[in-house]
Amino acid sequence: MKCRVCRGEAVIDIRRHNANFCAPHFLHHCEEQVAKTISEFEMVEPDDRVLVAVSGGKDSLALWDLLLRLGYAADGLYLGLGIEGYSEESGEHARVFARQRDATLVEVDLPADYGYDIPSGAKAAKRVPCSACGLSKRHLFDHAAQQGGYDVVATGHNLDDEAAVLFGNVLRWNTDYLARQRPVLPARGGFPRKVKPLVRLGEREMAAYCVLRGIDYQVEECPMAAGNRHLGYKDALNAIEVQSPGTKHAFYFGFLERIAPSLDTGADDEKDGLTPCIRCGAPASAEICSFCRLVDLATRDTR
Ligand code: Q46
Ligand code: ZN
Ligand code: ZN
Repeated sequence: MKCRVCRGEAVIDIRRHNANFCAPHFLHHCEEQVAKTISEFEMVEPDDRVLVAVSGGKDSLALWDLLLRLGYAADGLYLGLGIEGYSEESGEHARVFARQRDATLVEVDLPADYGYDIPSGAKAAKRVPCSACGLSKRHLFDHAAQQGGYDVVATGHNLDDEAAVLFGNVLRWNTDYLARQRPVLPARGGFPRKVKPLVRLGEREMAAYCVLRGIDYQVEECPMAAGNRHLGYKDALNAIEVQSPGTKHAFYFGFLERIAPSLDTGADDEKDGLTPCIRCGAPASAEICSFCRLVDLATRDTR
C-alpha cells in the first residue's frame, strides 16, 4: 500500500477517495479537508474567537487540535454531564489535551453548577437521557459562548454523524430538522454562529488522526448511547458504504447542494416571535425556556 502523494509506505486507506496516505500526508490531508470546509461554507473568519465543544472523545479533540494548527483562536468548552463511569474520564482527557497545548479550557459542571446530572435529571423531567442532554448542551454552549464573547461555536460532528442524522430525518421526512441540518447555522438573536468543520472527514479518519498525533481520547462511548436510533442508521450506512464507497459523502453533500437550498425558508425565521426567557434571557416559546424548566424539574426534590 503506497501513499498517493509520496509513494512511501501508507498507514491508512480511504476508499471513498480511492487513496492511501502515509502518516504525514494523512495528517496534512485532514488539515486540508478542514481548511476547505471552513472556507467553502464561510464558517470562521481569521480573527473570530472560536469555542470548541469538547467531549473528550476523538472527534472534538481532533477538531480542537486541527483548529489550533490552522491558526485559529480556539478555546475549548467541556460540559460535565455527571454520567458515572464516563464523565470523570472524558473530562480528564480534555484537561490533559488543554494542558499539553497551553490552551484554554472553559468548564461547566452540571451537578456542581446547576444541581443535576443527566441520568437523574432526565428521569425527573420524564425525558430520555439524550433528550435532556441535548437540550442542556445546546443551552449551555450558547450561554458560555455569549458570556465569553465568542463569535462561533464549533462541534466535532463528522461525516458519519451527519449522514446518519440525515438518513434518520429522511426516513421520517422530518422537514423541520432537515431545514436546520446544515454545516453552518448563522448567528441569531444574540446567539453565536454554529459550525461543523469535520463534515468532510469520517469517524475512522478521526480515530486515526488522534492516534497519529498522540492525542489520548475517551474511547468508550457514553453509556447512555446504547439503543440510540442513530447507531442503527450508522450501521446501515456502513453496510452500504462497504458495497459502494463514497455513498455517505454523496448522500450528505448531495443533500447540501441540491435539497437544502430549497428548504432554507422558515428555518431562519424560526427564532422570530420568540421572547426572552424570564429567568435566563434565552429566546423561548413560553415565559420560561425549556432549559430552565428542565432545571426546575431536575432539581425539584433537592430544593
Ligand atoms: S452524551 Fe448525552 Fe450523547 Fe450521552 S447522554 Fe446521549 S446525548 S449519548 S452525544
Ligand atoms: Zn506520503
Ligand atoms: Zn431560561
